Amino acid sequence: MSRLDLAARTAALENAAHEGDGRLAPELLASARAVADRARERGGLSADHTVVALAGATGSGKSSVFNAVAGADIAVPGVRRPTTSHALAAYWGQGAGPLLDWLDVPRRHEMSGPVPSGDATGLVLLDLPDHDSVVVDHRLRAEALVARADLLVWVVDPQKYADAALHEGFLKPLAGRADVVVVVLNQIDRLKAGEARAMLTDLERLVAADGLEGARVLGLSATTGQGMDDLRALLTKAARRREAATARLVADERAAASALVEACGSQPPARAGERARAALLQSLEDAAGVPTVVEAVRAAARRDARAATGWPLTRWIGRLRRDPLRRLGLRDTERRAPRGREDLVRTSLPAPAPAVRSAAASGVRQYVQKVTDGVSDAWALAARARAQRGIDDLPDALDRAVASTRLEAGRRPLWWRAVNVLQWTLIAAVGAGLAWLAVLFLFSYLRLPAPPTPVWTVPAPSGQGTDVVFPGAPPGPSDGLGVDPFQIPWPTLLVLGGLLLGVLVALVSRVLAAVGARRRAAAARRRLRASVAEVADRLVRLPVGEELAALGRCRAAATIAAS
Ligand SMILES: Nc1nc2c(ncn2[C@@H]2O[C@H](COP(=O)(O)OP(=O)(O)OP(=O)(O)O)[C@@H](O)[C@H]2O)c(=O)[nH]1
Ligand SMILES: [Mg+2]
Repeated sequence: MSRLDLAARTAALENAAHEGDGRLAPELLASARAVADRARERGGLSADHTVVALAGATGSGKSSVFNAVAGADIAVPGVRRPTTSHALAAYWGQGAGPLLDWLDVPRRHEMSGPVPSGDATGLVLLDLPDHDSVVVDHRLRAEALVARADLLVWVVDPQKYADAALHEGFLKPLAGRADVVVVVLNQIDRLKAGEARAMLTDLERLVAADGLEGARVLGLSATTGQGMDDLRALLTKAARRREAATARLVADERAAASALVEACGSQPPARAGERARAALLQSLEDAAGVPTVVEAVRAAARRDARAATGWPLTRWIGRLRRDPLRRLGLRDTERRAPRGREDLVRTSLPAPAPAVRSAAASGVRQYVQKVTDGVSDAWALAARARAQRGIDDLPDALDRAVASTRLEAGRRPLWWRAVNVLQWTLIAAVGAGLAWLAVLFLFSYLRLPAPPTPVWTVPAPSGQGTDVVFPGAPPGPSDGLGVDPFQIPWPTLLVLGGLLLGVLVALVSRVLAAVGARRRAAAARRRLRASVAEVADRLVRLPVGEELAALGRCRAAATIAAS
């Protein structure tokens, strides 16, 4: 007897069948539910009665054994086969009515005497039609009662005890339920003692091969009464323990639950999901056009930086080139949707090429394959079906994810503004220098004395010990000759210096802009990855995960019911 009580086992089996819905074979689930229903129904009926069914091929002697056990000629054994077409019940003890109704046996005989052997109170003995009958109705009636009886007594005769119809059709499906199956070799009065022993040994072997090792096998003669005491004792024991009903149901539930456990397959390795996720994300990022967008962010950031920090007089050239981010419809300014309708925002990314699309689909399929490794085909199929729904929604969801990801920096970097101010200051210096030179030119043109123009003396090269060379200063040590200090008038200095510095600052800014653009692209990639991961989780990982979780629950419940 198992430690788990029948009610808990029934609940576990029902639970497993519920989790397996839509995932495992319908016939398997139906038979598990039928067993659970039977357990509930039988559990609500007389616990005092043990239902013993006599089943077997026609002519094996079921009706004869029935009469012998009852001690009365209730059933009519016949010479013409098959004889018994409707089940017949003999019952001992009060309150068997509802149970017989549930069994659907209208022909019933209340027995007044003591229960066949001794002190047990309730027993329902059923004489069934032949199980392998040529008459279909007989077979169906017999099968229904074989399913509902608490204890099954298979009556076989010396001619047909090894029949495939019995072993393949009836005993093998009862595998694992040895404690509720008794196999009786009837008509042993027709055999010599040695023959009977050999036949019983052979029958034991066959029964064990059917998966019923440990099932009791008895030799019997309904005619002479040989072995009848053993059978009666066995029935009494079963009835007295009042456990046959529970034992039968437990055995049936165990078998149904084991079939579910097997159908579930093994649990996939715990870390398989994490390993498969990276590959899935990679394929979805490609499908979503993340590399294209990241490159556009980089190019756009560089373009913006140049527009802000380039040499003011040539900045416009950069603007002639199209804004790569705008081309994809991904400029923040372009992505404003009416309030609450952010779902309307789309990118202008080219629709993923069929190749990329199918790469994403195969990425999803590979993911499912990896995470369902070892899972039964039926369940893997269910997971794949869930993922397939995700695949259909992926292109749109990915596009939306990209469209809603922040790609640009919130505000313009400070150094852009600083450089901009510097650049315009330098341009202003150039302008001032030019104006000054123009005034000087005018003076000279009009032959007027030139106004005093300050000059800037180029500092001596460092290492010479002096920064400023005055006229008439001692000659430098390098060549021993007097070196005229180089003097530049301020207006010229303003023009040339302004131009030179402006270009220099623009060049340095270019380098900084490239570095900044790379950083921004990296940040955008991180955010895009997070968005794609969210889509992958929502459309693929969670649904597939739910399937696997259901598998885990189904398996766990079935394992409990099978324990
Ligand atoms: N010698 C001998 N004959 C038996 C024994 N049991 C039954 N018979 C005979 O075998 C024949 C068939 O017996 P039944 O009891 O009608 O067999 P059944 O299994 O009920 O047959 P169906 O109702 O057709 O399924 C009858 O003629 C019985 O007299 C036995 O132990 N020894
Ligand atoms: Mg009969």
